[in-house]
Amino acid sequence: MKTIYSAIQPSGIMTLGNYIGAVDNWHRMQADANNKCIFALADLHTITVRQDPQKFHENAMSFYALLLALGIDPKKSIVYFQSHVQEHAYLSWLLNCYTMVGEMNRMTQFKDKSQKHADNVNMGLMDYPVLMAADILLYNTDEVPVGYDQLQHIEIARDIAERVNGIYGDIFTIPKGVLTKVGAKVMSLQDPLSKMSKSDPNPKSYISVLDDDATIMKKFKSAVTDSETEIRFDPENKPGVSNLLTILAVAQNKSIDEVVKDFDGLMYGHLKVRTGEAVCEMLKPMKEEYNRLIKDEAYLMKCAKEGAEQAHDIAIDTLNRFKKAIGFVTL
Ligand code: ATP
Ligand code: LTN
Repeated sequence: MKTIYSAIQPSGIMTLGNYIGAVDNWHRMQADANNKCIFALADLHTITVRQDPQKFHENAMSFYALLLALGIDPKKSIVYFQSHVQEHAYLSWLLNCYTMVGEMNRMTQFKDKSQKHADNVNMGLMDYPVLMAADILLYNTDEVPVGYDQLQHIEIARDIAERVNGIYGDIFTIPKGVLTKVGAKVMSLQDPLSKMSKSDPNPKSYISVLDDDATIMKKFKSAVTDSETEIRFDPENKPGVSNLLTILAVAQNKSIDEVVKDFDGLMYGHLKVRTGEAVCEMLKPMKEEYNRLIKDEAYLMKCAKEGAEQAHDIAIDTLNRFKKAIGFVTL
């Protein structure tokens, strides 16, 4: 059995980028009987950026319901809130003592977010990758499916794990990051050179998986392309068109080549409309399921509680193994 671990922050809304780059891949991995899958809502990570308490609470419940609605099945996978399993924060402290300040200073996301939130460059923002390493290492994880932007954090988790193993022997499994084949970096609809991001101040730049059909169509129709007319896949020279082709390929479950062939002799307007329609179609069953689940708080909390218990059972073993190796006195 292979252990698969991933997480998503319940901040703001879930974008099409999150879905295509991350959650859709989780869903595929869950379908493989050789995988043991563990998925978390990384709510401890979310407070590295200041959150309104009520909104944060609502978002967390909404994201949990979304994961289930998107097909993450609590009967097949462990699905839980990071903050419900104390071992994450505990291991994070221990790993801090095996992580260098210089390593954290170099992290691209830390540099970006320190600029974006210059009034609140807190220790948590810097320590974010160590908490993420703790998440992954607690579960003896083999593979971590993520979008392209998270690979650097997986690398540092590997470095920390190797450092600890070098001192104490085989404590941690060394994890590997895995990208989805198509769509590891879905780009902004307004600026196709930067990634689609839920924290983008311009809502036209992203699709929320809960946007209604009319909004989705409007956003795709106003997507930025280029001044040519030819529809071909060329992310370097035609980032906007290539991004639409990527999204369409995922939504129709086709290869990019197949999708490009369908547009022989057609124009950008057709591409935008078809991509919009395909995305509406792809998201429709999920939205219906979400609207049902979000009203059933008792069921969501039951799943979350069971998930946390299952996660805890694995996490506590890893934590105790490491503590013993360090030399802590145990009761
Ligand atoms: P933020 O806007 O705050 O940076 P985000 O939209 O990047 O947030 P995260 O919670 O940081 O969302 O990421 C959740 C998962 O989605 C990660 O695995 C990440 O790699 C993936 N992901 C995020 N944005 C994209 C994107 N545009 N394309 C593909 N994958 C993405
Ligand atoms: N930082 C990640 C979310 C995350 C994560 C993890 C992903 C927190 N812990 C462990 C994979 C494994 C992000 O997607 N922004």
